Amino acid sequence: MKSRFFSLRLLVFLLLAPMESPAADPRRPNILWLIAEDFGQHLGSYGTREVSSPNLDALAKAGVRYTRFFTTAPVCSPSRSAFMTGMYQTTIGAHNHRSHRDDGYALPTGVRVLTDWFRDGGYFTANVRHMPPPIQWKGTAKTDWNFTYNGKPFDSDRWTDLKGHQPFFAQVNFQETHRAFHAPKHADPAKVQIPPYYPDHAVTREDWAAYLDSAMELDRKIGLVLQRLESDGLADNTLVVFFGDNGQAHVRGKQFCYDSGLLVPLIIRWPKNFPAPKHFQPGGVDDRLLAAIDLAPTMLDLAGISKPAKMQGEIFLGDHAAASRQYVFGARDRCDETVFRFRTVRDPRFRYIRNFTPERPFLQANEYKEKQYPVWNLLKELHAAGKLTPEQEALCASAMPAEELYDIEADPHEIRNLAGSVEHRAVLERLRGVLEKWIEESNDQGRQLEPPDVARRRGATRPQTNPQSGYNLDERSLEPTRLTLPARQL
Ligand SMILES: [Ca+2]
Repeated sequence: MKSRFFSLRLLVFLLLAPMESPAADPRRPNILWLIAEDFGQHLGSYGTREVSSPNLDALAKAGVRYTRFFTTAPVCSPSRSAFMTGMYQTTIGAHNHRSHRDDGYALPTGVRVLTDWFRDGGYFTANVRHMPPPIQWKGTAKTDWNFTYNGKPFDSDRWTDLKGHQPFFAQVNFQETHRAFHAPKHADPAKVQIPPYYPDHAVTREDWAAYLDSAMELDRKIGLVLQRLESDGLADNTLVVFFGDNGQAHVRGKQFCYDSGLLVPLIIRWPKNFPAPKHFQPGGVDDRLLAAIDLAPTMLDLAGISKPAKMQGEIFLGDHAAASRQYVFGARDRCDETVFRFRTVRDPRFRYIRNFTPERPFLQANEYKEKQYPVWNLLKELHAAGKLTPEQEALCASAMPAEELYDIEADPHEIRNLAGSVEHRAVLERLRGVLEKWIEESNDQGRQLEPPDVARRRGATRPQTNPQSGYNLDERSLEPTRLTLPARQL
């Protein structure tokens, strides 16, 4: 009787074992995206002084560090709408930040969120909010898409679900480098390097140091996630991808179409248990032009899932990789209540920007920037006091150039506009033509501005609705950092 009982238990165990097994899929890697907020290439491995980032530097050393990875929008919701569908936000009508939260707006036919394709391919999906003890913090589980998703876009928000559900596609979203900054102080304000278009002032230096401190806090937390990946026995089967969701949280970064708004870090570490794909050299640096919308088709392809027919992003790793890009494109449309329309194209050396709203000033009112970016107000106050350099004064002009052209090699801060330069005429015309063609071919939905009342309501199409609903970090609830400088500091 006893032996029969044990046989029965053994039989039940054997039947259940394959379903409960935490064993990895020997054919397909797990994929883990670690997504930073509002973050430029400000890590030790990218050459930033006053930042100590041992965990991400080690990840880069074991993997590949990419130097020309650009988001397609310089702000969260359009950028995230793009890289989570592999589509330009301007093509799918997700270009206004934030929009379509209350009107049932659906993605075009044939366009889906990345997790839908992964799930159809047999992957478990997660946007991790809950990390296991002793980790004390939570992921933001941010989605922030400018379209309506019916159902659950992810299967889970718990790290502990991953091990038993391989292969998985999981994200951890970090908030550290999003304002307001709240990391322990490490960077020395006296030693940080300030771009020349910001006043070299104690307020700027302290703000910049706080941003770099947030990068160090981000690195510390990523270290904890990577340790946990290791201790759970997942590291050797998991492709790790670290990147920023849009450019740096500074006045001329986020929301604007310069490198400072669109160029972000990308580090990929390949798992030991899988052969590295074509175009991936561990320990190397990759200077190819890449767009954030290229991640989606590349990840699907690495998982053995064919690139969907309509997806605009290009595969950049493995046997199905496309030829290297000649150009990357970017776009900025309404951000909250502030209407601008910029379109940009970048080749390895030059950036061209077309401004369709040149009558509006760079410092056009924006409540979010005014409240949370102290340099925004510093610029205004030093402008009034006549204490800005010409590069800084340019940000306070009453209008913006209709066209801008920068030679990034000679002018990495993009402060010498060559649009009127006779010797750069051919470059200007080439890039202008490429951009106009892209606007037509990609069916840019931003050619029509929204009705003014939608802008006044920050994207809500129905009065009394909140366009930020579904977004976890309530920026507007944060304490303002309104700056009133004592006169002697000016
Ligand atoms: Ca962001």
